[in-house]
Amino acid sequence: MSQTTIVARATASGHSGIAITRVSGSKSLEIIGQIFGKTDFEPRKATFVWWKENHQLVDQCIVIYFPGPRSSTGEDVVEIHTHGNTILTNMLIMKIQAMGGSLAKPGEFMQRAFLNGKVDLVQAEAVADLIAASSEQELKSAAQSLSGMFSHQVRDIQRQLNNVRVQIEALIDFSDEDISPTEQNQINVLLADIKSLLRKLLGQAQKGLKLRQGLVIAIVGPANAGKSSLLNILTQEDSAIVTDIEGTTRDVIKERVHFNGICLTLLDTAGLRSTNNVVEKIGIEKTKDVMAKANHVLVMVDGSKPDAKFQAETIIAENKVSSYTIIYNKKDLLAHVVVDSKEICLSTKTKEGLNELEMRLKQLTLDSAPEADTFIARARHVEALERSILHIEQAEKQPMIEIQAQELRLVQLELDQILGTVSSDDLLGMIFSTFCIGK
Ligand SMILES: Nc1nc2c(ncn2[C@@H]2O[C@H](COP(=O)(O)OP(=O)(O)OP(=O)(O)O)[C@@H](O)[C@H]2O)c(=O)[nH]1
Ligand SMILES: [Mg+2]
Repeated sequence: MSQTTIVARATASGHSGIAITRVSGSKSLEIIGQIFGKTDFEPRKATFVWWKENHQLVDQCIVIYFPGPRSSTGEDVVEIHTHGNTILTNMLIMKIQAMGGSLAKPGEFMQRAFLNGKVDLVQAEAVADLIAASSEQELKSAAQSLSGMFSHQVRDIQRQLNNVRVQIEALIDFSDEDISPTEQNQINVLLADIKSLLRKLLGQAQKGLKLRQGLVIAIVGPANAGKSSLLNILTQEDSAIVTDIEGTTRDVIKERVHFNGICLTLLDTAGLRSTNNVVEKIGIEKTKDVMAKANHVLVMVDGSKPDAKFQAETIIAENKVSSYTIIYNKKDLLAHVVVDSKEICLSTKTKEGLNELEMRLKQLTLDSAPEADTFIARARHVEALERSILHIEQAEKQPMIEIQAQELRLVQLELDQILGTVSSDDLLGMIFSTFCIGK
């Protein structure tokens, strides 16, 4: 159990109906007793109390006492529900600090829950992802991870891995001779099973990671093609400046929109053209960078220009863009003949042809839409699973059983790190410091 008793506001600051302040640690009840003049709170039941200072009423509160270990952090936890005013909650927090409580660091409640075995690392991360979710799909998938769906699958694989490791270690310990082809065959069958489970899990984790990151769609093209006009239409806001001056947009403008419950990050970029302007040059470099990183690129050209198709194809070829849609804009001036399913002709001015683009964006979100069993995942999970598969493959190729055993130990370590069973303090610090305060 931790030495310090920590306190933080659990709800967002500002004005609201109620605000919840949370205290966790061995001194929780004692501190609350001093504020409210009683400690006989019935566990997990809401109790109405008056908060008074020098016999003067400060607020009416609800106190809920969760004795450890049956609490969110595993320690004694007290929740104090006050009315939602930051001045009020700050007064309460300062009072608790004066009585020996310390202000919680970001993620400290969750870190304690993890250290006390209330959640594994995947579940702790899922809580942060649930709070930060910006789409319904992301929320649902974070809840799946929180429910333990991801962790259970990792544990299942660990069990199977342990099985093989036990068999291999026994062969190392008890056999003076080389292992027989039959024994090696049996091990290979088991390794193949584990590999296919890891691959399936990796596929799910990759989907979960994509969901967490959202789809990034870049709008690129020559100057004055109408890129910023398109961004403004898609976001239904005046996000970017539109003028008839070439090179209006210099920086990358980032906006988020939702399609089918999936978050799309739209990036408007500096128009591609040769220029001596230093600022614009930097902007164009950024455009190229964005093009390389985006999930999909909308290559927009002025369709009324005779070389529109050539311009678009040059951008695609020079930047090796693989996932793209060519947009011939300014259809009101000259309708472009569209032959390819990867081409759309529209006008941001008259909005003609915009439906087609919206359908294309919806299709993109459908292609990456999570299935019912998608759980949220992070890059570190995906990387650990990828490394696990590589170690299994190394083990499969290895004629020496001792080295096979070593590779499988490394797989075990990777899976342990996903769940946080073995984790360096650095990794834990890095993960929990990204949480918000009060979590
Ligand atoms: N006729 C016509 N004009 C358009 C259309 N879309 C944009 N424009 C005009 O084209 C000019 C350039 O539009 P922007 O949206 O600023 O173009 P951009 O691609 O962002 O330009 P840069 O930021 O300079 O690269 C403006 O004068 C717009 O009003 C369209 O569909 N039809
Ligand atoms: Mg622009």
